Amino acid sequence: DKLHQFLQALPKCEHHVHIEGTISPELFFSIASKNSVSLPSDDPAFSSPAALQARYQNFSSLDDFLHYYFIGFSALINASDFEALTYDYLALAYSQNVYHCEIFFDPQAHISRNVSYHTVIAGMNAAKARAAADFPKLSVEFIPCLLRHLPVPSAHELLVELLASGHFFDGTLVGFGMSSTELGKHPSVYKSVYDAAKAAGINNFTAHYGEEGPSEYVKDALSLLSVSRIDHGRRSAEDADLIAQLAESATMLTLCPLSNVVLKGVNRIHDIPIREFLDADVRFSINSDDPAYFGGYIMENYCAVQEAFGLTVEDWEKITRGAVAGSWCSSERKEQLL
Ligand code: ES4
Ligand code: ZN
Repeated sequence: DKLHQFLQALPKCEHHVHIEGTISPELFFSIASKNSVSLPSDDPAFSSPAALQARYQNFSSLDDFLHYYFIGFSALINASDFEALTYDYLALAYSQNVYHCEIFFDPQAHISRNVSYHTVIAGMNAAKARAAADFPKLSVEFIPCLLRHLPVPSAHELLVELLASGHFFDGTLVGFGMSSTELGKHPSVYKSVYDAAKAAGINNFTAHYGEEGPSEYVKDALSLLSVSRIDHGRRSAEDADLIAQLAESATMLTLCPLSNVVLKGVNRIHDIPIREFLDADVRFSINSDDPAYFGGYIMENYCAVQEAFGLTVEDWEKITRGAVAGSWCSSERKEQLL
């Protein structure tokens, strides 16, 4: 109908997509086969792409999902694998009128299986170069994410390697993030890493919080890690003072509605406090997170939100303006995106 056309035509910014979360079961099986990577033999979910797809319908929690998510990494070996994965995602996002996207990736989980950071970023950069030629209205940025299920020294080691690449200062990497397991990983655990990153001159910081964890984690991430956005941040709504602080500081939440339902953070989209955030002027964007695992890309997330909340054109214009303003791109680029 008309509103669907309106949502499709909206110029979109995607701030929360993990490139490794865009590998479909079919692509996982085909790349694994090409690279002679063996699949887990003790889990019937890996008997076929269809069985794996069916397993994705039954995640019980973030950590249950993360188990499958990291097995998905095992197929990815060569720069050309990362190039294909990234280019396919960009083509799909562009078909949904994503004009600016900031893509997360997890270097530690590649380095630990002897796929170097340089292999990963070379493939992603090759895709970005092809996208610049093929998708003229699209801008693309990359954000490495620390993995919280790994020990803190591993995070410091990664930071040292990333800084040595010079990529935070030549436009290759636009910011610094943190994801994976949340419960038990209070922001204080990573303060030393964020402090070191700040001291080295990195400017843009984010972190996954308030997905499974309480609003205190969000509040403490703002004060201890000086993040300018929060990935998910859904549970911020449980604290009225925090809502006011997020609005006042123009901190952007990168919400991922379908992800929250599939990972059982909420029972249904309507339980995500989108109306509260809109009414309190909390800036947020709507994103796909791990689209191959959660049943939809950015447009499916926009549509699910529209179905649950019946937003007005004015609401969507507010969301769109906030997403542009919260993007990590130049003010000139923001002007173009509006
Ligand atoms: C993630 Cl949904 C989610 N939460 C935390 N970390 C992640 N990494 C990839 N997807
Ligand atoms: Zn995420």
